[in-house]
Amino acid sequence: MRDLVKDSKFLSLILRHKPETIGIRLDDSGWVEIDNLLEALARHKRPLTREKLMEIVATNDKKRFAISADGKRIRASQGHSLDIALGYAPCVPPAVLYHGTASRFRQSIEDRGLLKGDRHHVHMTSSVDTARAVGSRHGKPVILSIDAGAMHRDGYEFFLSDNGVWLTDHVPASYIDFG
Ligand code: HQG
Repeated sequence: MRDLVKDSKFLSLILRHKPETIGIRLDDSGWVEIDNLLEALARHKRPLTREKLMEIVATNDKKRFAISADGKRIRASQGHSLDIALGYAPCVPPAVLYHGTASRFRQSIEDRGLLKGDRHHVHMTSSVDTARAVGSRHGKPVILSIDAGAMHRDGYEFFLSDNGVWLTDHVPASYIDFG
């Protein structure tokens, strides 16, 4: 199981951030042919069988990877730093969304709102538990409540990734309840 996690983390690196590590390119929407991916992984001494790849996709705790409808291509559902267009349609968010962060970022977020940093979007969740887990990755967790309903009414766009992560461009501090 630990191997699967290791391979899954490497796949996240390839499919979100650095496909050049194994000499491949993603298309404009982040997809790559599974055949090409497996070949490139083997060439770079990270061989993976098709079965193992499918097991990673199926068992991944956050369903980070998606297979195309024809079964031939794979991409990460969110979390990219590469300049790709995921093509999610804007949709109506729940009234409240949560963002987990670390206490040391709080002052800066109060000053500047939530910024997307290296990623394409600010990431939010409808689950307080998920927000707490994400915040814990960075330090002492702080859970911010975001008035997504008001943002949406004010014209901000929201997107829902294939694996259930809510995305938006920027969250001004005025929409954030710091608790
Ligand atoms: C913080 C996981 C200072 C922000 C999760 C976060 C997520 C600010 C950090 C996905 C700030 C960026 C993304 C400001 C934001 N001043 N700090 N103005 N605005 N920050 O990792 O949201 O496991 O890029 O609060 O489930 O933590 O990768 O973003 O602490 O969906 O699939 O800057 O990663 O998914 O950190 O996590 P990240 P994130 P995966």
